[in-house]
Amino acid sequence: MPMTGQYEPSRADWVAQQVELYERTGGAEGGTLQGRPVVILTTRGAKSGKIRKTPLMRVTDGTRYAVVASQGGAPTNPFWFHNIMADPHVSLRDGTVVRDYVARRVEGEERRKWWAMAVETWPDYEEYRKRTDRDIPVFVLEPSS
Ligand code: F42
Repeated sequence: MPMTGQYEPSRADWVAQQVELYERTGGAEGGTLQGRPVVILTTRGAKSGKIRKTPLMRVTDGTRYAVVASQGGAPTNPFWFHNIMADPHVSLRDGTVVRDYVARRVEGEERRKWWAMAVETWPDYEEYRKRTDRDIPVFVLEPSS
């Protein structure tokens, strides 16, 4: 069931612009960061209830995706983290494909597995980890039945 509601672009212009470019070109433009693939996560605003869209690195096992709330190693979690915690029903655009998922925060061995996959995709995640005392949340997105 696709997420419905009013899309509220990020106040961060570069985020809003990348989302617009990605969606308009199906990821042909705005679909990479330093040559690594990017996806667009859609969440429901925890406070606004509006549709929010966030570019994130693409981490996948082919069926499921992981999203890493690194925010560059900032001391605080990103807003989209709070959105998922309030409502785990999300959608994710990978290129031209948009699907619905249920996000599940992972810990322990499962987190270690996905973290290793994430670092393989985007090695800077390790730098972000060293920059903060925050335990960087990792969510696995399971396809909605
Ligand atoms: N960020 C990551 O954390 N992980 C990544 O893997 C990642 C990859 C990536 C690749 C390309 C790129 O261009 C950016 C990338 N980023 C990555 C940065 C990411 O796109 C976000 O900018 C960053 O994670 C911060 O997320 P954020 O949700 O805090 O976004 C800010 C900039 C934002 O959009 N704020 C909105 C605004 O208008 O100011 C509000 C967003 C929102 O959801 N508001 C909630 C609501 O209710 O509407 C309120 C939530 C609350 O609890 O207050």
